[in-house]
Amino acid sequence: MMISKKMEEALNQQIAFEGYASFLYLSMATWCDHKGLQGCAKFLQRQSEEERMHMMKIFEYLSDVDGFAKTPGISEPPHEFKTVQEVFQSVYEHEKKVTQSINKLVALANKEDDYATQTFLQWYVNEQREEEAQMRTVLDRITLIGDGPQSLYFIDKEMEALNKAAEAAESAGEEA
Ligand code: OFO
Repeated sequence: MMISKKMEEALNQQIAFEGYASFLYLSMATWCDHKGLQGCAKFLQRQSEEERMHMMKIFEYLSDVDGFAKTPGISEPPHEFKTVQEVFQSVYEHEKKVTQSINKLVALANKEDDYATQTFLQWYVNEQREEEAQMRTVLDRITLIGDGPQSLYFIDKEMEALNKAAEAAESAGEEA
C-alpha cells in the first residue's frame, strides 16, 4: 500500500516532534547530572532514548508503506532550568502536547480511511497514556516530598527507585 502525501507529511512532523523531545530530555538529563542528581539524570536519559525510539518507529513505518521519512533538523533545546520541579513539570506539559499531536494524527488517519496508519498509531495512543500517567506519578511524589532542605536528595532517591523498577520490568520482559 502507499500512504497519502498528507499523511506522510503529518507523520514527518511527528518525527520532528519526537526528535525534539529526545533532545529536550537529553538536555534536561545533562542539567540534572550537572547538579549531582544522578537518579533524575538517568530517568531523563531513558526518556530521551524512548523518544528516539518513537521517532525511529515512524521511519520504519513510512518505509513499510512506501513513504519517505525525512530526517529532521532539531532546534536547540533550552540548556538551563530553574529547578528540578520545573524540569518534570515541563516534561509533563510536553507529553500532553505530544498526546494532542498523536490524537490529530489519528483523526487524519480516520478521515482518510487509512486503516494501516490508524492501527500503527494505536501503539502511540497507549504509550502516551502510560507516559502521562507516569509523569503524574512523578509530579505527585515531588509534591509529597515538598521543598524542605533535603527535598532534592529525596526526589533523586525517588527517581532512582523508579529507574530500578523500570530496569527490573525490562529484564523481566526480556526473559519472558
Ligand atoms: Fe513521549 O512522546 Fe513520544 O510518543
